[in-house]
Amino acid sequence: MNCNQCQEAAKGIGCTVFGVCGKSPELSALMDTFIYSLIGLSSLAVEAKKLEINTEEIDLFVIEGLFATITNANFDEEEFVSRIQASINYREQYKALLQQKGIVLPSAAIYELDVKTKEEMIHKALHLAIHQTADEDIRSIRELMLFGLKGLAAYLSHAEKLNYKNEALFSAAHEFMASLVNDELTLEQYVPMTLALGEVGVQAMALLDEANTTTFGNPEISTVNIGVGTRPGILITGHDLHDLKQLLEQTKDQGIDIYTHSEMLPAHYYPELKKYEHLKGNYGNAWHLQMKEFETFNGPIVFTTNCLVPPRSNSTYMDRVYTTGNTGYPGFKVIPVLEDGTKDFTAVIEQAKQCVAPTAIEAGQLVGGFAHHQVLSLADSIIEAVKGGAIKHFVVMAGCDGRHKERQYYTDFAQALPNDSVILTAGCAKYRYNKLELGDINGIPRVLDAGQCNDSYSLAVIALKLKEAFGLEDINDLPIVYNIAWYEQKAVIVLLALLSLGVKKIHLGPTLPAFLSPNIVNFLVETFEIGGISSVDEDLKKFLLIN
Ligand code: FS2
Ligand code: SF4
Repeated sequence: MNCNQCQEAAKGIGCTVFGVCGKSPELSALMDTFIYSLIGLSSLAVEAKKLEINTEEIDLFVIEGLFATITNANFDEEEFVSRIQASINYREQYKALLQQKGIVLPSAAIYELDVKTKEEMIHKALHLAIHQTADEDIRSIRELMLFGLKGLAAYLSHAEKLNYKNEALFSAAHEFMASLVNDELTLEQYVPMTLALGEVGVQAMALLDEANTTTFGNPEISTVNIGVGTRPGILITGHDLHDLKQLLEQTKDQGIDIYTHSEMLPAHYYPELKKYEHLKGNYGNAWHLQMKEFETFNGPIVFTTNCLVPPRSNSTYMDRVYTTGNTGYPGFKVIPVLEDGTKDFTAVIEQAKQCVAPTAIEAGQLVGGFAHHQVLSLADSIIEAVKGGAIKHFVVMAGCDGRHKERQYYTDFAQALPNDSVILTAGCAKYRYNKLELGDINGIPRVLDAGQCNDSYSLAVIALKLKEAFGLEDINDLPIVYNIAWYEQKAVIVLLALLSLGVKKIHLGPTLPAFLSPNIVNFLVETFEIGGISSVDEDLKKFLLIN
C-alpha cells in the first residue's frame, strides 16, 4: 500500500505497511482500483455529456464512490469489491453506448479492467495508482486534485441528499477526474486547473449552504446542552443533516433523546432541527475520542459520514453501532433504506429503548450558530467594535481535529490570543478551544462557531462582506489571519476554495500535506504565502505582529 492522503500519513510520508487510521493494505488496494475505475467512468461521462446522454446515474455513482474513499469513512472491503464490480458494469454499458455512436473512446476508458475476484482487484492496484506517476511534481498535483475532488464529492453528495444538484458541478468533477490520467498535461497546465477546482469547491459549498439553509432555516445563535438527561439516548455522528432529520422524525414521542456528536453539533443551530424537543444536546468531543465516549454513552450510535475509528477488540459498543450512507465497518449494523429512499431507524430505536441513559461526562452549555446570515445581522456591532479598537484581529481557526498530541498547539494558541481577538471557526477543529472560557467583546463571543467543515464557506462569505463594509480592495487587507488545522480530504477542497478566492497567508498545520512535493510547496509559498506553524509564541508574533 502507499497512501498519503491525510495528515496522519506515517512518518509524514505515507502509510506503506498499515494505515495509521486502521486501513489495511488490502482495503487500500481496493480503494486504488476503485478510484481508477471511477476515473475511467468519468472519462466516459465527459464524452457522454457532449452527446447529451443522460449520465445522472454515473454522476452520483462517481460522487458517492469518491466520498466512500475519504479517510475514516469506510473500512468494509466487501463494499469496495461490489462497488468495483458495479463500476465495471457501468463502464461496459457506457462504452457500448458511445461506441454505437461512433465515438473514439478516451484512453482511460479503453484501459482493460478485467478483474472479477477480490484478489484480482487487490493485485491490479499495483499497476494503477495515481501515486505511481513517475514525475514527482505531476504526481503531487494529481494527488492534490484527487484529494480535493474527494472533499468536493462529499459536499455535492450532502447537497444532493436535500435535492440540490447542479449539472455543471458534476460535469466539472468528471473533467477533473479524467485529467488525472491525461499524460499530455504539463505541470503548467495542471496548476491553473487546481485553482479552477477550488472555484468549483466554492460553488459546491455555496450549493450545500443553500440546500441546508433552505431546508433547515438559517443557523441562529443557540445554546447547546453538553450534559445528559435521564432517558435513553441515540448518538448521531458525521455530517449528514438529512439523516438526522429523519431520525428526529422517527423518534418523536418514543421516550428517547437524540444527542449529536462531533461534526453533528451544528445541527442545534438550525431552526428546523432545534425545534425537536428531544434533540437533547451534544455528547462528547471530536471524532478521535469516540472509543472512550461511545463506551459511556450507553445507547446506540449512528454513523452518517466520517470520521469512524475502528473499535478495539475489547470495545463494549460494537453491537450498538450502525452505519449508513458511505460509512461502513465489518460487523457494524447497516441502516436499511426503504423503497422510497427513507432510512428506517426502527432497529436503532428499539435497541435504544433497552439501554440506560448516557453517563454524564460533561455539564454546561456551548454557544454557536454564527454562520454568515447570523454574523451579518450583527455586522453593525462588529464593525463598530473594529473601528473603536475593541476587536483588533479575527483569527480563522477552522478545519479538522485529530488525535496527535501536537494538536494541543491549537488549544494553547487560542488561549494565548490577546483579548481583542475573535476566533472564527468551523469543522471539528473547534473542539480544541470551544469549551475554554474566552469571554466576549462587547457581547460578541470570542469564539464564533459557523458550523461544520463545509461551513468554512460561511467564513469566506463573512470575510467578503467585511471587505465590502470596510471599503477594502483586497480580502487580504482585512485584519484576519488564517491558522487552519487539517486532517482529511474535505480540508483539501476548503483550502483550494480559499486560494481560489484570493486568500493569502494561510497557515496550515499541524504538518503540511505529505503528498505535496517540494516544488509544489514552493509554488504555494511563493504564490499564496502559505506557511506551516511553529510554536505558539513565535506564531503569535508572526501572525498577529505582536510581542
Ligand atoms: Fe472532522 Fe472528520 Fe468535518 Fe473532517 S469529523 S476530520 O471528517 O470533515 O472535519
Ligand atoms: Fe495513512 Fe491517512 Fe491513508 Fe489512513 S488515510 S492509510 S492514516 S495516509
